[in-house]
Amino acid sequence: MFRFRSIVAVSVLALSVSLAGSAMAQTVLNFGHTTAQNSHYSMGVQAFAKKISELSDGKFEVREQAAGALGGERDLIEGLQIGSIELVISSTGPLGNFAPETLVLDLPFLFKDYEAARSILDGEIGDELLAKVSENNLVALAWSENGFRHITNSKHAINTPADLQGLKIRTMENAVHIEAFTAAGASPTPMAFPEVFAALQQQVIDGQENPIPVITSANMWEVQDHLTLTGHVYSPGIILASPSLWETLSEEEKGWFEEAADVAVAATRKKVEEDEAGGVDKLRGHGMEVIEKVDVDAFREAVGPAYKTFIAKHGDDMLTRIQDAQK
Ligand code: EAX
Repeated sequence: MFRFRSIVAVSVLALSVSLAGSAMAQTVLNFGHTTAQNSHYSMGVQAFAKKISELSDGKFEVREQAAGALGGERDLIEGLQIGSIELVISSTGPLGNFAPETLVLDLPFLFKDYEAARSILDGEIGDELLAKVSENNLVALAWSENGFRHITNSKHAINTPADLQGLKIRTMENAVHIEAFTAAGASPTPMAFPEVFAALQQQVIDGQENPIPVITSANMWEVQDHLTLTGHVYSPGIILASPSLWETLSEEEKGWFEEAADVAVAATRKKVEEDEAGGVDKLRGHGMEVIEKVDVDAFREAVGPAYKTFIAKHGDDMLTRIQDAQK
């Protein structure tokens, strides 16, 4: 009887130690982004959460902070630098303010299609740019995806660059985009994404530009009537971690985060493809007028001055490499 009791006592003790050990050791990771729950970014965060929990046997628990719950993309990136948030998926919108080497990716009409963009970002050039980002008190884990950006507005159909004249178009907080829309004759208004819907509703701005996954997940048809499929820039996403989290991880754990980031990228790209396949019909179904036949060359010419300014400031090395890689 005594022997049985002591066995029970020991196993209860062992169990509570391990439970106490694992409970104590669980780390909560806030993962922020600006788009809606179940959007393309959200699918990535959810896939990351599942993978990192599996690999870490439940040690790492991801808490998704969607829809700008923790601020716009610039706030989120600053949060990583001060350690107030652990993980972020962001566009390159404000990233150039932290790592100017990435501004080349924001040049309009740089990438000819998704395949070209993905293969370049998944390759040597993409790795080099991730390394540059990681030199700026950030940990760049992987290039994800936002999509090709298009223009919406509430005033009139945009068929040619002339139709952009004087329109107050919200842009990301990005010097290259501001330059491009200024050159095309619009009046660009840089603004954090969480503020855009209300600003459109109150007609502080006339329009905005974003990929189909963002336009659909933000229900833009409620505040915008016209969509023009310019595809004027490929918008990458980037998965970032905070250095203060990173330095606490073992080499094995760092490998888990990189593996989970790759799984997240695949999930986001899959959602982008689904949104691209059905998004335009969905928007038309909600009453938006869609201009599909767009004179891309006219828009390419209209935003051309942005290249001159960029090259004057940053040179054309990386630009030429990206262009050559698509020949
Ligand atoms: O990254 O700010 C933007 O327009 C971005 O496309 C959005 O935050 C998703």
